Amino acid sequence: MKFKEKFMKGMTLAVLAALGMSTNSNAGEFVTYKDQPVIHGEYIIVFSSDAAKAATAEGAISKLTARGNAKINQRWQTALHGIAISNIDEATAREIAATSGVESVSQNAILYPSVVQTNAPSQLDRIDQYNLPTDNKYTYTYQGTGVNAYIIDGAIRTSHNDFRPPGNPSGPSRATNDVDIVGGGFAPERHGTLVASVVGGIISGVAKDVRIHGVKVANGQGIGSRAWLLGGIDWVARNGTRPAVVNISWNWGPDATMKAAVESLVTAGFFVSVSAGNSDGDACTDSIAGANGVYTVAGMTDADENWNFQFSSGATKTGPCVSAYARVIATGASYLADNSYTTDAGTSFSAPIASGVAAQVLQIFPGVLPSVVNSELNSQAITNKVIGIPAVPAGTPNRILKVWP
Ligand SMILES: [Ca+2]
Repeated sequence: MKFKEKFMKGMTLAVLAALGMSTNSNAGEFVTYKDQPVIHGEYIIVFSSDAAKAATAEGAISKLTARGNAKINQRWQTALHGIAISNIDEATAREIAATSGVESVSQNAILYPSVVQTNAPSQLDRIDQYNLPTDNKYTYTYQGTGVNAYIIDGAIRTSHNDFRPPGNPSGPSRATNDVDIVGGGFAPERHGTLVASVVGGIISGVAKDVRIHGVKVANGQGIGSRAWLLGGIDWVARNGTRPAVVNISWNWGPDATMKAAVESLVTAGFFVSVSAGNSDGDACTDSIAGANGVYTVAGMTDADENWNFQFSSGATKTGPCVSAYARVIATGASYLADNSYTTDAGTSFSAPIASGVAAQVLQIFPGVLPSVVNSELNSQAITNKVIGIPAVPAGTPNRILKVWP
């Protein structure tokens, strides 16, 4: 999303006079880029094509740079006539935009190349395109670099190839099992390993460079308990390092204690992605999926259908506590061997798609609140493509998670 505004003339005349600048009836445009990786304090100044006016503007800016810390880094004279400047604040940049002979002042920004993963697993293939059919590709720009992903689940097979660094298949694992709330050690477990790989696996995951932290709250058979889950949530609240996403692919009925604990994670600044649940009905009745401030992900089939017993094993919970849909079937790391992959179904494997997209957002905006990340995921989601919404589950948003941006 880009946003432009015209500099308001006449706001800072006294300041401009002090700087030796003059305003002009054809004041330049001041351009900022919202939701883009801008470089603060750096601007691109484009001068008028009228050489005399441009020279006047350059003279005024030189006076400015001589007085403060501002620095001219580049000058352009052929493809465009202008300069790249750093170490100036927004107020000064706006003043420059109002200078005679300046056509525009705009923010510098980082440009990342996009990457295409061919033969992408189904859960990734869907999130980079608006319409079916899918094309077996996953195109992405951000990999969640610098972001921590806490996987509150069974122990992760951290040695799996999917957790190696992107571009370095023999490099050190990006995953660790940080804490064992259950006891008994970190023998790899099926559910936790697959969930972690859908968040951040180099083959299976949305955010391929995220740092994965296992928080073990289930035993070797993938069975948890209320107390273990509460212990895992408390551990992340106390020890988690932001920017971070927290994935909770667990569901449970009404429970004021559980709901309050989950909400405290959000209050502490953690983006929390939760599975909607696999037993049909209203996700708001679930103390985790229905907690305030979390991002709740429902499941859909590979035909974009609301998951409702199409393959006998269950149906996604729905309703107004759902934030968005992702595919309910995922292929990712198997707990059995480092080069083995497995496919499973359930909203447990939909939630990590949101964790991965949130990590992409947090790579560029590491300081934003969970509510801002939630809004960002919603605002750029694919809308009105899920079949069966709203006719079947009333109040469910018809939204499919999309890679960011
Ligand atoms: Ca695709």
